[in-house]
Amino acid sequence: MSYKRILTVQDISCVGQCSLTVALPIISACGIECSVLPSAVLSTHTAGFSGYTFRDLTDDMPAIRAHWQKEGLKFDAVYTGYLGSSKQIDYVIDIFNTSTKENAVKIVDPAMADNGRLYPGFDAEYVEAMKKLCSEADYILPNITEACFLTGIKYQSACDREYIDWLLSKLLLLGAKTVVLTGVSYKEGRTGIVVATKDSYEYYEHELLSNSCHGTGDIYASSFTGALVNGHSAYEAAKIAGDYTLECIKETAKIQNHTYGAAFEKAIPKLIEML
Ligand code: PXL
Repeated sequence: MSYKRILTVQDISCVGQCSLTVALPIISACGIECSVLPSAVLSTHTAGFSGYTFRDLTDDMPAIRAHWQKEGLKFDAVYTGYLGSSKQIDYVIDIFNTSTKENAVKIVDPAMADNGRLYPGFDAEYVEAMKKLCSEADYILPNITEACFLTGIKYQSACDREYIDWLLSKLLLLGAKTVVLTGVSYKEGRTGIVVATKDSYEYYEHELLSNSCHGTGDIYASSFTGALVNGHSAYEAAKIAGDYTLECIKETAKIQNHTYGAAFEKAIPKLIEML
């Protein structure tokens, strides 16, 4: 069996289960070595906290990349999440081009928005830079809000097949080969994930839970990446990640006063079983 090493580029939120504190353990649980490039260090994530610290690591990136190049280090896959600045996106594109093996998989979670709004600190310039990163990707994993910002289509919380097809066609025009669109709900009490290419549309529907948790987008993208790099098809990986994320939300609901993210640890055995 071939040995695979993934690089993930996203922030470290010291408190708050999201980004690197989620991606590293989940990808490791998938049996894959996970190298990290922290995009920024924050005292907490930005949802529901105020006064958090934010150390932007953009200026460290060129030297880190140059060292990897000197050492001949190249990755089998690169998965990006929450990034620290628009300028950083150019450095990440450089890493896509210079620090990857031939046929390396590039997975972009444009983690920048939810529920119709951009996260604090992101603006139109960042959205433009993210479009460029998406054009370089093999897989992009937006939620509906991110899809709207990337395409300029007006956000609506209720969707039908026509609206989703419109989003998908404009997302594919950005240049990514496969779109994995999350949070697609066509029926009350149900939601799901669409996996689409220029020639295909597949939908995995599952239950919509009444409780939601912060950081589930990162759980989803990390387990999708782990499953894909383990050899599952994009649809299988999307399904495994969807089922795992549901388990994490269910585990979280069992814990009284669990705040700042989802209890993804308790569901790790289920993820391993599904792989
Ligand atoms: O889960 C996405 C995410 C990652 N990193 C930071 C965040 C968020 C979402 O709010 O604030 C710092």
